[in-house]
Amino acid sequence: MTRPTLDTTAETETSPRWSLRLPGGRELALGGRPLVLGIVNVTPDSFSDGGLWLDPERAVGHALALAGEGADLLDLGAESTRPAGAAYGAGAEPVSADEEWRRLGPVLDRLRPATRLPISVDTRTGEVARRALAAGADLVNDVSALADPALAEAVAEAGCPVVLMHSRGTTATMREHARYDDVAEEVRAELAAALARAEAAGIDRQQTVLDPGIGFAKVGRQNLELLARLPELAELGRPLLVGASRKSFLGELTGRPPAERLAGSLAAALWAAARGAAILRVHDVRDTVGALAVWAGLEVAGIASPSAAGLNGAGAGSAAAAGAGAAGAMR
Ligand code: HH2
Repeated sequence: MTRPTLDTTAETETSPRWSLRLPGGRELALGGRPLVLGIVNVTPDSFSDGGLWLDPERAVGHALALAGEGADLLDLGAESTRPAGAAYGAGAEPVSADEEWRRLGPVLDRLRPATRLPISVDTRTGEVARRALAAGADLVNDVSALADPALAEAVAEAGCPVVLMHSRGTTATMREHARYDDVAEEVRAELAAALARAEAAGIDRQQTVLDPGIGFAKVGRQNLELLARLPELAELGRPLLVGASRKSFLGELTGRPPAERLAGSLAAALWAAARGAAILRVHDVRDTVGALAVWAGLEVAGIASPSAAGLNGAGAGSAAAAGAGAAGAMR
């Protein structure tokens, strides 16, 4: 890759809205250009890349490749959460804490000294979270939003950030739970309850990130509606993580299998970015970083250019207001 010659990075670095405290005294600023969280699945059965990175050397190589492609953070997971249902047949089998750690531990041990990027560990299990934090992980990504009280305890003790993702039921039953009168309203209420659970367990609210859980106890249009109504979830006041990469609603819209969902994943990532997502969890880091660079450049042009306001029919007098709107979308 050659170095970009039109670099708007400095102009898009708006002041961050949130700052997460990482172990070791580092800070993670969120709320400017969305950060890219690169997925490393150390699993035999993940829905899009199961088995590719199960070998520790290959997993570390993949993680470092994602770092080289511009990932801001890395997410290590050793248990697939593939739901049961039409798209993927039987759901992923739950994995014991011992097996999860047997997969994750060797990767973390090798990766930690090899990169300065923050490492998140994607686990629902307190014991695995505790061991991962002791081995140098920086944050915990919990797709069950603290179903295991031991995980809440481990996070509270470490004082590290935690991602609280919305879901219902288990991989085997989540499809049956995908019943909502108003999906955005109910997800928002259940995320608010997760925040309350976190605080009751001694986790600092300022260390939380919320996630609508795209594809988790949601089917088809429910995912679209959640993405369309992200700003309503943002009203909870915490940064949002969005994980739409390669998911089955993209296949339903495009007719493509997981390996061919890059275009759909990029469209969803940019949509979420424009609606305030602070972190994008993706498999395809290089292409997401490239798409975000173009999107951010366009945002800057929209803010800076008076002609953009003119084109909107807004007139010179409302250029500032048009800019404010675009700046709002930037964060
Ligand atoms: N999605 C998956 C796993 N972890 N974590 C968060 N916070 N948000 C998500 O949307 C999310 C997640 C599922 O994707 P993947 O890891 O690729 O698949 P699998 O669970 O089959 O390993």
